[in-house]
Formats: sequence, structure tokens, C-alpha cells
Amino acid sequence: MQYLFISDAHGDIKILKKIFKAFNVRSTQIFYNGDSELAANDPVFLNVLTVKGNMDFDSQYAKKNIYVGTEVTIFQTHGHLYDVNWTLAELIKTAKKNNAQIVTFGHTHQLGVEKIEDLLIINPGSISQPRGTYAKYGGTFALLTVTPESYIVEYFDRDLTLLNELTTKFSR
Ligand SMILES: [Mn+2]
Repeated sequence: MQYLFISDAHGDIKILKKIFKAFNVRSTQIFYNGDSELAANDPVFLNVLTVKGNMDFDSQYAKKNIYVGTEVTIFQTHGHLYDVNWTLAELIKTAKKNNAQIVTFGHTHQLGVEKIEDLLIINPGSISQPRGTYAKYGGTFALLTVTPESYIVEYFDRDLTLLNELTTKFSR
């Protein structure tokens, strides 16, 4: 099973359509981490787990999702409600409280992945307005592969090209 994470398209529905078309298959669960600026019931989000970003004004969005799968429990939120621009402490605490092994968010527009104790933390970056060190890639999303022993996190750019240098592997 694979898990795709994407965030912060800010109105760029074309790129969402392109990526979802490529990855919206039974073996992949897609998480969209907020700030699409689209309606919560937009057809582009069929089979996609979404949350509300600070730039989403549709009250039908969830503030967070706790995905309980057969392999992993994933805590998903945009991040602004946990002050992620300053610290991940509150987000980590909340994810652990919800028995998640993985937490995913956006908001910072900066990709990042790390494992702290038993918690894997994934920010896919912004697909349309990247900031910081990895802005040179022009927008990114992340794909997680879970095996019995490991987590493999890969990043792709807007052309669906794998960014080899960003691949990380963690033991579970
Ligand atoms: Mn944003």
C-alpha cells in the first residue's frame, strides 16, 4: 500500500487533476493537506482525504482526519492550528495522543520528513508555491511506501519526476 501526500495548491486545480489521475488507484490512498482554495465537494477530491487550510473558506472541510488503515494510523491536518511555522511540538503531541504512527501536514510550503521516536512526520511541501531550500524543484508532493520493516518516502516534482536525492528510508 502507498500513501500520497500533497498540499497547498492555492487554486492550481490543473496540477491536482494531473497528479490525482496518475495516482488515484486502489493501492494508493491520497491525502490533500489543505489550502486548495476549492470547495470541499469539488469532484477533483473524489477518493481523496482533505482538510481545511487557513485559505479554505468552505466549512464542510474537516480540520483534521485520523486515517486508521490496516498498516498505519495517519494523523492529517493543515498545520496552522498547531503553529507549525514555529514548532512541531503541538502537532507531534496531538498525533501521538491519537495513536498515529505518521503525521502529515502542509502550511509551511517547505517539504520535510523526519522520524522522531516512533512517529514519522511528512510535509510534502507546496505543489504550486514552494518556499525555502527546496523551492528550486518548483513544487513537490510525497509518496510513502510502507513495508513490514520500513517506511520509504519519495518526493516528486510537478512533472511526476522522482527526485532521487530526496528519498529517505526509515526503519519502523
Ligand atoms: Mn498555504
